[in-house]
Amino acid sequence: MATNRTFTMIKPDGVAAHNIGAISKMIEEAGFRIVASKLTQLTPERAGQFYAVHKERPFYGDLCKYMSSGCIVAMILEKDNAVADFRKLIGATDPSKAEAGTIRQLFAKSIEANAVHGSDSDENAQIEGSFFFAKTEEFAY
Ligand code: 3AN
Repeated sequence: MATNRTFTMIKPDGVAAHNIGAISKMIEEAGFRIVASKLTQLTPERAGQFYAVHKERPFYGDLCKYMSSGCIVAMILEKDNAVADFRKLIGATDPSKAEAGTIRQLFAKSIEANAVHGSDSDENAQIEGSFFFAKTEEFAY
């Protein structure tokens, strides 16, 4: 199952710009099934836990502040080859380098406020999904 799932967040800039619908539409049209979804807001502490792997990076403090500055939508997505296909759909971290037609190229404001998160491995997809959802909150359809 893990190899068929990834985890995403629509970040505060995507939610504030009313792009939940447009981004979700692109996700579904690309063949992903949304098996869990939640609008919520991270505290700075929770954002720090989520991005703990980046603790030593110079942008860590600002990233935690930013990610807790407004609502996000957390989702678990299912599709064959989910992690790699979703990374392709969202495009490069820096939207100015993201390919045309990718979610970040279309919706991201900056390298920090870059519209969406996408897990970078099956293992992290599992860890990140569990950070927001209990197994009972996932659905099959
Ligand atoms: P990605 O989300 O594309 O996997 P990561 O994991 O390298 O990128 O970075 C996690 C998050 O940290 C990014 N989504 C972005 O919001 C932020 N970030 C990454 N690099 C920078 C940077 N150079 N300056 C500011 N924020 C950054």
